[in-house]
Amino acid sequence: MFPIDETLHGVNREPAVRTVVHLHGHKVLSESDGYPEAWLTNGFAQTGPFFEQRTYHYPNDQAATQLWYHDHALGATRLNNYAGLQGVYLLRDSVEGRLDLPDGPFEIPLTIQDRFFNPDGSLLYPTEDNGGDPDPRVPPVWIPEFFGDTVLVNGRVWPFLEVEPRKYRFRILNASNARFYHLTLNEAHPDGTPNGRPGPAFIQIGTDGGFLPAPVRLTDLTIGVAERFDVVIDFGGAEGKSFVLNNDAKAPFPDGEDIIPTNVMLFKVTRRLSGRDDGSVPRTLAPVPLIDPRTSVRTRDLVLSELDSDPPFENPIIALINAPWADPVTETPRAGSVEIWRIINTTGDAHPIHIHLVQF
Ligand SMILES: [Cu+2]
Repeated sequence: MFPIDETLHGVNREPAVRTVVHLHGHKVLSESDGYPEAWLTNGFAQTGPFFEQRTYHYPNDQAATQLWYHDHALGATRLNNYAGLQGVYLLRDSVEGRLDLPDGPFEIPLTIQDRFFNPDGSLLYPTEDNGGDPDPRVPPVWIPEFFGDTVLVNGRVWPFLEVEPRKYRFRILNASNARFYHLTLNEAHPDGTPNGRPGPAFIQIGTDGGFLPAPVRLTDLTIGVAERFDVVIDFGGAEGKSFVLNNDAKAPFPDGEDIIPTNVMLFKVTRRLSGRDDGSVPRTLAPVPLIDPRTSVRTRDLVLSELDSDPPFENPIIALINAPWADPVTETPRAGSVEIWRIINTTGDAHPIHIHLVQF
């Protein structure tokens, strides 16, 4: 289906189609975490060297939030996710249940991804053009950062959503391989062209880890790869209008020169109000316990670095966080202790990192 690079770490002699599921952001034991070398093939015919168990246990005992699950197989994650192996995973709790938020048909997940297509509509995953780089360590096929020219929401290209003139809750996920989005909502002509007037605000109520203490009113969102935004948008009083969700983030973020697809999706306020929508977004949402940095017992520097081939090519060869992949564990914090971790990115581009068990 897609080009395989046999030279990548984890690919050599392994079956081309292999997968393992990672529930991103969940509080889970390591044997259910989808370790990249715990992959399996269809029917468990073959398994990776770190495969432990067929059944995963998800305790679901953390604050209400939007997680997502995706393939995590070493050397194949970018292709498996591109093929569609991911989904939204919503956690609920009693705190959320007490908040008067749009729900049912008025709560909608929006998963944003970018893609290339072949003329027949099938997915295109390009191969690397390394510019004639003579360095034998440069992978010949792999694309270090994929950027497509077309945006999909929930698997559809440039879709529209017909809405009622009322509040909606959108659970936004950036499930793209590498693209950041800088999103604005603009009033538009019916064909999606902005007419120069701003759309309604994004009222952010939650992040990756769950609810904010209080809602925040925003006119734009910068959303990194794998990041989630929980927002309310009020289309009240906008009967007959259309609003386009636009993107203008550079790729690679924040100042690269790759292609920028500007259209994400369109909202058309064409449905009649099916019920009352009075009441506003709650002024307080959920208590967020903050850790006092003065109780920290240690500061750790974790350095993200990249080894590139010589100029003028400068193709990436390897990426590291403090140590090579197969080295022993280097960071062993004590359970219950407070530490400050400084994640230092020495590479040219923004690089999202998420940490399990700790929410921020
Ligand atoms: Cu994760």
